[in-house]
Amino acid sequence: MQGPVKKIAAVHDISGIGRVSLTSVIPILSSMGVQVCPLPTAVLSSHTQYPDFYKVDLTQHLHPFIEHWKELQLKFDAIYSGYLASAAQVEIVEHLIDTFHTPDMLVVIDPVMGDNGKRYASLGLDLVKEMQKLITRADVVTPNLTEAALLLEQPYSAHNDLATIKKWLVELTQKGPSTAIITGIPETPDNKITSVVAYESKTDRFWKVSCHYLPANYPGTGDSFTSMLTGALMQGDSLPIALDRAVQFISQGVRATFGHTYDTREGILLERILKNVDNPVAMGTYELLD
Ligand code: PXL
Repeated sequence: MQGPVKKIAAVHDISGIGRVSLTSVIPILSSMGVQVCPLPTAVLSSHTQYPDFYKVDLTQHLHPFIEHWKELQLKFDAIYSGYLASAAQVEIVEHLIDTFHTPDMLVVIDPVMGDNGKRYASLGLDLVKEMQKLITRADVVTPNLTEAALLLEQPYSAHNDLATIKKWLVELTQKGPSTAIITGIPETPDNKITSVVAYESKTDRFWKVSCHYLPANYPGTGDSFTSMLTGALMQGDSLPIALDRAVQFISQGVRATFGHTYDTREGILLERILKNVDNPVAMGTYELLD
């Protein structure tokens, strides 16, 4: 029997400073009424965009964590993975999925690998190869434009046309997930708008949600986006409403932060907007694409 609140196994790192991964995933999903059970991939002094970060890789400890969960006969409504500290962790996430899988479980894979056309310096090409395998096990994948290019082994361009994005989304779903979402797509020609485009293979529909772009880069917005989207789907929202809520939330976060003179490496001021996390969509802006 499932418990009174839904449970999610969250496979991400925990970084002491910078509002990425579990420090975003836990507050967002908890505020949405979902119990987060962390399977920490690594503990870091900060995220990897700060110099000289200190990292403890937990690869060798993850199987015993999973074994204990198995003994406890835990049941999860969802599994959600993000930043993996080594290529070897992919096989461990696959094992986690195999161990706890049920027919109505939601598997969300955020293939965290890079941004702005570049792979994160801390991650090797071997992780890209393994991540290409891991996404075949997902129901929902949420790469940004850089990660989508890495997964499909396509050249990165900040200015792909919509036809290319749609082609990439279909190709991602052909690898296994029924829903693929590409985030952080700048709209040409003036870059004043940024969009998220999604494809649901079951209904053969494409959705787009856009918002105004502010010229700042905050690490962790992808983690907050996918956490919000996952929470909304677990609450029973449709895909376009979940996308709308996630885009609005991130947009609020960027706006709450942008006016301050601030070290952007610390991420968006999540604490200032966390109360909005459970709000229904105020004014939906999603579009169904042709
Ligand atoms: O949000 C992505 C992310 C997650 N975890 C760690 C990171 C980053 C991005 O830099 O360094 C450790």
